[in-house]
Amino acid sequence: MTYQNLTLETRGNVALITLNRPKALNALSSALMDELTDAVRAAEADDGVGAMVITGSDKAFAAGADIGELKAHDFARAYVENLISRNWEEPARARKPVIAAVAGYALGGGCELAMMCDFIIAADNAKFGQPEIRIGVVPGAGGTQRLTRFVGKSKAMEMCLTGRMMDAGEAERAGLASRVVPLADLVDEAVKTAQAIAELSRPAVMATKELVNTAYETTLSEGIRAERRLFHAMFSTADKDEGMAAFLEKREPDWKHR
Ligand code: DAK
Repeated sequence: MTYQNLTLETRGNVALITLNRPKALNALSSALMDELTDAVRAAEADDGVGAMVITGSDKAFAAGADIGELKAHDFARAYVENLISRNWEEPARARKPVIAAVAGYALGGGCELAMMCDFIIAADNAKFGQPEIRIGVVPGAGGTQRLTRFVGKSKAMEMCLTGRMMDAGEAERAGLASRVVPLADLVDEAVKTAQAIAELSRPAVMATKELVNTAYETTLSEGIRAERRLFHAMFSTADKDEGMAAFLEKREPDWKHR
């Protein structure tokens, strides 16, 4: 696929996806989301890629779903075309880790896209918000559900009901961003973090991601059971033997990703 609204490049074993629709502050049009779906699938299928970073520009990660496109929908069209579900959720389906590197505005669908990633590294100018209420709708790509899980009911309720924005410091304190870095360092820092993850044993990385996500989908006892099963399963991997031997022999492990 030729991309018009984003770029996809590989840096070492990291796929870096940069949303690139600057005139509309990376508003998430259907064409952009088709391209993002394709780019995430390409990175998933590439054996040389161990992790992904999704970023935007210094001014906007993404200022939401494209309001011009949304306005043209009525119920029947949104339902029949499977609006949102059709082409928005690939980052949440990816099995390889995905980091959102957020600078500037992450509003509405932009905030929801960042929350579909495994964690968010925020630039010091980042602003997060769910302003859909101000245009007469509700968040439609997981905002009411994921934001509540990240920051708790009180703050999520206030943000969704008022549409106010949260700055980077508040986002970090509330647990929405894992950390805040200077804007100039954002992409390098996110790629460096992704690279460090990509260099680890891939089965262990993918199982860890699956298990942390399980914590959001099930009861504690079911989650612990899932963790115990995958922990036991790790004892069948070559990387478990290599990782433990390397530790005992005081050397770096040579991961086989098996
Ligand atoms: N969509 C389309 N264009 C957008 C846009 C957006 N979300 N955000 C910005 N733009 C465009 C502006 O129209 C403007 O275009 P020109 O006038 O230059 O042609 C250009 O980007 C620059 O924007 P501004 O001139 O407004 O820039 P400022 O720096 O003054 O302001 C801003 C930046 C981010 C504060 C402001 O642009 C803004 O408030 N943008 C809208 C933010 C927003 O409301 N986002 C949430 C969108 S709604 C649903 C499913 C999902 C959703 C809804 C329904 N259903 C299933 C029914 C989800 C919705 C959303 O995400």
